[in-house]
Amino acid sequence: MEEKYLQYTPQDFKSDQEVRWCPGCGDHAILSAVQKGLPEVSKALKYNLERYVFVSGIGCSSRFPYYVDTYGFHGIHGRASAIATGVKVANPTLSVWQITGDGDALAIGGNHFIHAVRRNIDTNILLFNNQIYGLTKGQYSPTSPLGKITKTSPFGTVEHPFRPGELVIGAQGKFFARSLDIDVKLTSELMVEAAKHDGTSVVEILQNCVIFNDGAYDYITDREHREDRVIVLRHGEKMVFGKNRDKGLVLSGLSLKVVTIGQGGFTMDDILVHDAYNSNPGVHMMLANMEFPDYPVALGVIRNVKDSTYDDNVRDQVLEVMKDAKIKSVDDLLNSGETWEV
Ligand SMILES: Cc1ncc(C[n+]2csc(CCOP(=O)(O)OP(=O)(O)O)c2C)c(N)n1
Ligand code: SF4
Repeated sequence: MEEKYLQYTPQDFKSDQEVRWCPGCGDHAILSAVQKGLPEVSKALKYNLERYVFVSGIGCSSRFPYYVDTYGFHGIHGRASAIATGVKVANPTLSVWQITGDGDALAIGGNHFIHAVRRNIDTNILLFNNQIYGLTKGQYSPTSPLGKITKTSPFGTVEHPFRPGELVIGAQGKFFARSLDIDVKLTSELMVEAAKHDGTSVVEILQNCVIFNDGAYDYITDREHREDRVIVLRHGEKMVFGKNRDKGLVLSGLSLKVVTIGQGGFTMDDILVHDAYNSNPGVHMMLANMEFPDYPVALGVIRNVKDSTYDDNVRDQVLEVMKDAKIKSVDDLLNSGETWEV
């Protein structure tokens, strides 16, 4: 029977729980983006509210499942990917959303995270990257920049951070996108793209922890500089940015280079067109790794490539094996050998 699809508003996804993040925390804006995005996801995919499951680990960000009125699972630290995998494989009709922080996903959960991405399980991971451990009060995380002074690095960290996009693409990830907490519209838009993608989609959301790492992204969020320091990539469109839309990206040798259109002999024709669907990860990796001040920070869908998914492959294999198997159900199994009454 075809599922009857209802139309939703953001209000339908608000729970009755008191939101307990610090006032001013970027998580509030992300929650609002998700509540606005879910009706759009429902419209695009004809999903009813009962199909959504939010799974999290531990951290401030991981409180998320309480605040959306869907099924949810507040898991254990670093294990959200394991739980989300089980939920999706057991019931492939569900729309599974994993909410995780940079500590939860990339420190204690790093192993689970890379394998979920490599397996290409059809789940959506929203990675709230505030470059710090918020819940435990300000220790450095695997995404804290080199030299960052925190409670656990009083003289500055001495290690190079993970770049989540590089990690995802390096783990053979097929979908990677990036947004800013304050850009509610873009985050909602990326949620729809992530939901439409078959396979693991990772959306990194740069999030301000107002208490323990305030201003970490001011250099790209402040109104005055934002347009000159970020580029919003859209498949099929020229890689142009800047307040005056006069800056663009070209390929120079084997690297990307920022040029000003109309200067140095560069015209609009020289500017690269974004191809998110290209299976070759080379340009996607360079785009994901762009850092200010040499480059603008890339937002939008950076990589979106089709491939088979773990959950589909598991289902197909089970069906194939069942064709010739004598045992087709648990009941068959229980009655397959010697049985006796006690
Ligand atoms: C097994 C285990 N180890 C450590 C902790 C302590 N702990 C809780 S949350 C957290 C880090 C959370 O940081 P992040 O994932 O960046 O989330 P945020 O709080 O910043 O949103 C740590 C180390 C724990 N709860 N369980
Ligand atoms: S500690 Fe930081 S991340 Fe946690 S709720 Fe407060 S502002 Fe948000």
